Amino acid sequence: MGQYQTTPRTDWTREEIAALFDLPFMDLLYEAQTIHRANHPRNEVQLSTLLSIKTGGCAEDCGYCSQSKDADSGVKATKLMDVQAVLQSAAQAKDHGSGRFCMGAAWRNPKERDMPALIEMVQGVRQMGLETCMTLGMLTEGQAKQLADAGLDYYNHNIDTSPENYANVITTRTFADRIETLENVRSAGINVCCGGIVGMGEERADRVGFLHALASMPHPESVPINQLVPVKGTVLGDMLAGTPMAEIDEIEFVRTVAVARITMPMAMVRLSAGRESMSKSGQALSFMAGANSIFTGDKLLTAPNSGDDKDAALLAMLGISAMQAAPHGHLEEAAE
Ligand code: SAM
Ligand code: DTB
Ligand code: SF4
Repeated sequence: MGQYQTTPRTDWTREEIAALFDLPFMDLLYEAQTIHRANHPRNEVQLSTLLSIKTGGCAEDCGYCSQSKDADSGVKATKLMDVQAVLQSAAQAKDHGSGRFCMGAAWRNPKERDMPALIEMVQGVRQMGLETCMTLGMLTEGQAKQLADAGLDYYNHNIDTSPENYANVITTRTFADRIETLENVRSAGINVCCGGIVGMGEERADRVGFLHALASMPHPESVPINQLVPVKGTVLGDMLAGTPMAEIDEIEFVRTVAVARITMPMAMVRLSAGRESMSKSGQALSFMAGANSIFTGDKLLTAPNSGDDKDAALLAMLGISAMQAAPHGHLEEAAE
């Protein structure tokens, strides 16, 4: 250490990443913020809004998810939304100051018959001057190409946890399946948004392995760090309820954000699910640690989110403003 590394490295060892986690907290934050400032505009966060375009009834068994068919969470399954309704919702997000609109579907993968509507959604949202993001499960090479041609800016597909812990969380698709989709997305020229969840009762070693896996691939342009939103009726929500592991310590969460920032200096690090239950100071420390994007609005996909008023107040209190155009997006290209 001592030397600030700003050229993205993909040869991090687990030992190096574990050593970053072990640093005295202030040293870790200082290092992360220094790297952040060398690579990103300071005091700015990118704002995205989520919409669940197809909710519930998902064939996968992700242990954290309220939308799995195996979950008894009370989430009602819906069909894919109409294109016009999606565009209306995107217009509202734009009015509320969001720069990116992320459409999520509770699918193992999209069917061919869904592709025309998905393509219209991407084209329509893009025409409004918003960046587009989708998360639809696994994609074939051909589907990734079709979405890229429609103008999709980002695709979210998470590895979720370390390769070793993966099978404890999901059994219906493998870690390797996820990597294959990520490769299809990247080869199609779509920006990759890939991260995972902490607070699932995993060990520190799993958080090390999770960030090691991400930092060893071509770095995602965006890295969401979700904190488990424990939902009653899901495997993990029920398993952790009432145990000391039910919530990750805020300091350990901030450490995870800082290590993501240091190991992937150019990526946008997204403070994602779980912000609703974080304190203002926990969020402020996460920004200090290099988080520079958030989801706005009062709902994620099915879970509650902080809401615009609370967020506006927090950002104002911290002197943080909304990023006008995120790097990698088409809006920035258009401005060049
Ligand atoms: N079905 C698609 C898929 O799994 O790729 C897209 C939607 S899925 C809800 C997107 C991501 O949200 C998951 O990969 C997971 O990381 C995160 N997520 C889902 N439920 C969560 C929860 N209860 N708490 C925190 N993160 C969650
Ligand atoms: C991601 O990593 N976090 C967002 C986004 N990708 C799609 C979703 C979080 C979902 C939280 C649980 C819910 O709303 O059901
Ligand atoms: Fe389905 Fe995605 Fe939920 Fe897994 S995370 S159950 S794939 S909606």
